[in-house]
Amino acid sequence: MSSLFPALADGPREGVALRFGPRTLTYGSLAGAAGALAARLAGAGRVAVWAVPELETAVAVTGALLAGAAAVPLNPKSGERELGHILTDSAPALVLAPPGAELPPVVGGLPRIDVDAFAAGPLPEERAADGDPALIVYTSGTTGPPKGAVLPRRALATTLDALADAWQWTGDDVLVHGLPLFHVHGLVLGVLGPLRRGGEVRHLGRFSPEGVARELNDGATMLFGVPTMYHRLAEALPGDPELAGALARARLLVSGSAALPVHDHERIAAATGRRVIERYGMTETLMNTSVRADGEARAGTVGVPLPGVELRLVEEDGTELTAWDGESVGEIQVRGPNLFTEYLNRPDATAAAFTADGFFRTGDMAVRESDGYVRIVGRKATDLIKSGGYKIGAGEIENALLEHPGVREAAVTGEPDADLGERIVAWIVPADPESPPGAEELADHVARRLAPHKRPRVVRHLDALPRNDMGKIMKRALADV
Ligand code: MCA
Ligand code: AMP
Repeated sequence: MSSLFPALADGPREGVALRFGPRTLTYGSLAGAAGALAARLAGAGRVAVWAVPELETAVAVTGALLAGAAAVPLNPKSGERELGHILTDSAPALVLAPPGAELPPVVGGLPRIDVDAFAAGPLPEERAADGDPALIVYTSGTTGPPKGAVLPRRALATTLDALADAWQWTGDDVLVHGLPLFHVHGLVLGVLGPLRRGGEVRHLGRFSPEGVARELNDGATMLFGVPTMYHRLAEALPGDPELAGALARARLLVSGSAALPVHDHERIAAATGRRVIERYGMTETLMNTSVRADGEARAGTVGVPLPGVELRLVEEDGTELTAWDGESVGEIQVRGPNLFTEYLNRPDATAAAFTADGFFRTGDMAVRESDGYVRIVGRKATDLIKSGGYKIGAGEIENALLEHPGVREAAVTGEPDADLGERIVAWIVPADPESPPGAEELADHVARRLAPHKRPRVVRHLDALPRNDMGKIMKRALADV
């Protein structure tokens, strides 16, 4: 039973905690607002959070954690299908939202508490146990709807303290980012991280190179982003000396959620003299490895295991790779206090995810260099796509496409994309070859049901999908069609 937010009780009350555009909260005001909310949430169990990139989301999650409730962040752009699944699966007692936020009918059925970011109440004592659930974050698998990863309070505290160690991250740091607040990267690292350290986070509302430059030139010390954001910074750098100066000034530029292309890493280094450091994590494991602030930021590597994380590479037959030769490829498996406890309501999936000795199978393939640096070289599942740093399951998009009357058969793959890492490609056999559904129509169809980032960017028509003798779609053959 230890506090997740010691700075709320002990930190300088006048210090800025949260800055979302022109709206700010000091530690004193955040303690008051989150404390007032926590009092209303006593005994709530599980609460949904309408996770718009605004001050209220940070207050809502802080208040829920102070109350010992588990927060279920919702992507406000999710479609009714996806929201319906998450709400049925997680059964929250109520939803927390900013005053005036319009909620879709599928969420509107829940009791609602409008979050008052400027309320004042006493700071409660954090009574929850370290193993109690803190967050339930939905993450896509290869097939079926997303699964809710149950993250205990212990995992949050451990991962953030390990990152503080690796990055020399303190309460003096001012973090800037424009990440969404319904995933681990933006919410756990990007909001709870600064709050645990007693430092400040400035959220851009929406990522832009201009916003990054402005904040880094105005006292921000750290930047977090997905590779797509660093790609956009690299693209903007040649014509933007202000941005180059801003990035050069930062104490730490950190990338994660997907592989940062070496080309973008090198372009940023050449223009700013600064190397972006990479860390590697997952919704289920939080952070596993990182390049350390005092280590060598070698392009294409994700650094070394964080304190407390046991990491091994394992061959197909279960043999552990012991050679750090930079060549032998194995699956990354991890064990430690940073891990989730289960997939909500999915004991089958939880059991399948762990080995008999308690290691989590990440599905990521890697090598280790002679000095222990981990280099990720691929992923086991072809049916998982990383686009813009979002993990997207091919199966959920295929199911959505098949519900369109113009689609007879569908297969979804990821193709390399300079901006997004991978772009979603839909291969469809139209019900009527004479009038196949348009690409935009199919994109809207998927965006409305699931979420805009899951929409196909490219649609290709085929007469038939390539299948093996068993009738299984041969996805690898699609690239050659
Ligand atoms: C476009 N839009 C649409 C449609 N088409 N909306 C509805 N229907 C459509 N058919 C909207 C989009 O929603 C978006 O709106 C806008 O048009 C532009 O879309 P797009 O160009 O696709 O993307 P983008 O907005 O430029 O996004 C790039 C991005 C984004 C900012 C890099 O992909 C992003 O925020 N990625 C971060 C993902 C992330 O945090 N992953 C962490 C998970 P609008 O702009 O208003 O949204 S991984 C994790 O947590 C682990 C632990 C880890 O290791 O970190
Ligand atoms: P998610 O489940 O959305 O949290 O995504 C986790 C996945 O993102 C991991 O399993 C990796 O495949 C990928 N990932 C995260 N960080 C990195 C990184 N720095 N380099 C390469 N892949 C990464």
